[in-house]
Parts: sequence; C-alpha cells; structure tokens
Amino acid sequence: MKLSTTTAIYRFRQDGSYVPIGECAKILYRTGYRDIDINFCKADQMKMELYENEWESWAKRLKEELDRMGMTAEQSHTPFYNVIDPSFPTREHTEEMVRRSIIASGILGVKAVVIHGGTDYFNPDIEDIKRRNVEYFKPHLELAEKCSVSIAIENMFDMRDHQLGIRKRRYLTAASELIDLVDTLKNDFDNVGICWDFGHANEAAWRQDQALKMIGKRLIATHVNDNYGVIDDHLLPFLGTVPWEPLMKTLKEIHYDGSFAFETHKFTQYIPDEIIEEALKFSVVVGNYLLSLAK
Ligand SMILES: [Mn+2]
Repeated sequence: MKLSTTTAIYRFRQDGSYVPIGECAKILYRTGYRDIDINFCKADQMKMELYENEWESWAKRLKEELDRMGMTAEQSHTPFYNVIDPSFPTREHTEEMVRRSIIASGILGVKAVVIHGGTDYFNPDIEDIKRRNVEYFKPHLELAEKCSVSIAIENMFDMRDHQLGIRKRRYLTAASELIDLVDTLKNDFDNVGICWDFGHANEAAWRQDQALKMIGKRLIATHVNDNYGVIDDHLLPFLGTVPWEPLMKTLKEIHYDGSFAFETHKFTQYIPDEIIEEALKFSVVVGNYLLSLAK
C-alpha cells in the first residue's frame, strides 16, 4: 500500500479562495507525501482548473510538474451528484466535468478514478435503481478504457432527514449492492472496481472487516477518513470511532496493494496557513503509523 492524500486536504481557505492543485501538490511534497489523489469534486462550483478551456494543457503541465518532483497520482475523484436523477439541475455541465476528470486522470497517469453511483430515494425497486446505474456507468467505463484508467465505485451511507425524522435509504450503502453492481459491470468491462470509504461505512455502522473481506480483490481504491458515526466528518484517523487497527490487518489479509488515500478535507479546512504544514506533516505521521499496522 502506498500512502496518499486527497488534494482537498489543502484546498478551501477561509477567505473564500482555493489553493490550485499544482500549488497543493508542492506543499504536499514538502510535507512528506509522494502520491496524491486529485480531487476534481468542486470543478464546476469553484471554477477550478478543469472548468477552464485550457484544461487539457493544464493536466499535461501538472503531469510534468509531478514527474519532476518524483510524485505520482494514483487516484482521482470526479465531481459527484445524484447521477440517476434526470432532473438534476446542472446535469449536462457536471457531466462534462466528469468526462474531463476521466480524460485528465488518463493524462496524469491515475489508476483509479472514483465516481459515486446514484440513488432514487423511496423507490423500493432496487433492481430498477441498479439498472439505471449500470446504464450510467457504461459510457464512462468506455471512456475510461480509452484513457487507460479504471473506475472505482464508492460505498455510500443512508441520508438522514432531520425534518421528517427518518433515515432515507441510499443505494450502494450496503457492500452487497456495491459488489452486485460492480460484478454486473465486470461482465462487459475489466476496468471497474470498488473504492471503500471507511467514514461512510462507519456512518452506516457496518462491520467493516466483513465488508472488506466480501469485496476482496474488487478493492482498487480507498478513502481513508474518520467520524463519530453521526455525520460525514472526513476527519483524520483516530479523531473518530473507526476501529483502525483491525481494519489495517484486514487490508493486509485481502492483499490490498493500492493507494491508502486520506480523504480528510475537514481535518484541515479551518486550520490557518501559518500552521497548515505542521498539520499536514502530522497526517503523514498518522498515515505511516497506520501502514505499519498492516505489515
Ligand atoms: Mn469518499
């Protein structure tokens, strides 16, 4: 396993600005990272690099900079939204950002591009939801194939509606649903697998060791983050209730050898620039400690 972090770990600043990905990569290199997970999630809202007309030459320049530093980018994350909701307001534009994320990931030498599946709240027909997800993913897998990247579909968690006082069931919260969707897509595509988000699974209160053993070789990406099981905090490991020690052993047991990537943007989002590098260095300490538990 290789330690990595989302570029969103140093992105939004308190004055409303964001740190460009190239700039972030340099700081992450300085603080000890040698691999990054390129986060394109807010490409459209924040008018980030992918939003610009010159997005392809930007990706090529970033690849050159990473090569120069001796850095890799094994994972990336596309913008996400409810992909099977036909009425999603900015669908066409967001889809263009997803498409650009896949192409840019190919340029950057990414192995696994993480995409969220969609859901249809209150629809009791899981087969119908699955079918619509299969249709959504097919063209993206074709494009990904051309770009020599794989797509990793991520586990989700049920949504809480505090006004109604209910939990809204979300497709792909259960490992068995994720496995079923990925196995169906695997009939036609080799470049599809699973991204396990430890924080999402903690919110869903699964026995994560069991889920990871079920997933086994399908695991091609990770989102390493922690929470108290209440909201999707995306904190650094050990700041929440995820049982890291046994889970690191499980990752070893299933022979996972991909990227061990922090998705911990909320750990750092309010930390001032004056001390951000110390915080990032501490995250490297935590990451290396976790990896030592899997040896
Ligand atoms: Mn995630």
